[in-house]
Order: sequence, then structure tokens, then C-alpha cells
Amino acid sequence: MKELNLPLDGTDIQIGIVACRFNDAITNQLLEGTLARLKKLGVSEDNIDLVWVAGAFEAPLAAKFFADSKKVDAVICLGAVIRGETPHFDYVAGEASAGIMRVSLDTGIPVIFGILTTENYAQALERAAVGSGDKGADCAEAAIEMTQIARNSF
Ligand code: INI
Repeated sequence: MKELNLPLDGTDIQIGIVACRFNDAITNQLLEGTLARLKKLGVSEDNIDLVWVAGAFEAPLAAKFFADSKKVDAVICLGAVIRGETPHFDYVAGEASAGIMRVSLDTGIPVIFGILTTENYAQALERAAVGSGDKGADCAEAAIEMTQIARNSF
């Protein structure tokens, strides 16, 4: 058995970030955590492109534009869909997650699912907050890890 021990090294990795304006206070927390961890892992600010979209429903297509450009190694989608605030939670959350997975598999570019799906606003805040859940930082790590796997596995 050969186990790959790939470095969590972001040097020379290009990242695209799709950020959702809907629930932007949550998205900004996620973004802060993502940017801080990308920097810590060695990703240069010059190698990060950020685009804002209306909401989670738009995230998959924006991710596809990034992926199709071939200018990024990975895309990170950040946002929050909160059940208590919308009767169409299942549609928005379901399409966002299915769309993101589809873009990832169709293009071969890792698209990281940093869209929180929670019962209420407090849960979303807790998971996004840099001092506690810091889901944004997890997404940064996942993006670097998947890029290293894509580059080194086969
Ligand atoms: N978009 C979100 O990102 N989060 C939500 O909680 C949400 N709610 O509650 O509806 C939401 N709706 C907007 C949607 O993503 C689209 O932007 C909109 O329908 C236009 O296509």
C-alpha cells in the first residue's frame, strides 16, 4: 500500500471564491476565516479571485465560470441558507449543494461547499464565526488538500 502524505501547502495555488450576498453578515465571517487560513497555508493574495453573487442558488454557475476559465485550481463557495427564514429552503439548499457537486465532477476542478444550511440564524453564526466553528477555515484547507490530491495522485 502506498499512502500519500501530501503537504497542506498553498504556494502557487490559484483560488476562486464565490460569496453569497444573501445573509452577507454570515458570508463575511466565512470569508474572513477562509482568507486567514489560505494566507496561513501560503496562498498569495494575488492568487485569490473573489466574486459576489445574489444567493446560494447562483453559486454553482459562478463556480462553473471559474472552473471553465482554467485559471483556478479550486473554487470555494461561501454562504448560508437558513430554514427558518424561507419556505423554499429545500429548493435553494438542495440546488446549491447538487449544483456545486455537479460542477466539481463535470469539470474536475474541486468546488468546496462552504454554504451553511441551518435551522436558524444563531446556528449559522456559530458555525461561521472565526472564533468558534470557523467553517471558512475548513473550506480553505479542503481546497488546498483537494488541489494537492488532484496534482499528485495520478
Ligand atoms: N439565498 C441564500 O443564499 N440563502 C437563503 O437563505 C435564501 N433564502 O432564504 O431564500 C436565499 N435565497 C435567494 C436565492 O439564493 C437566489 O439568490 C434568488 O432566488 C434569485 O435566484
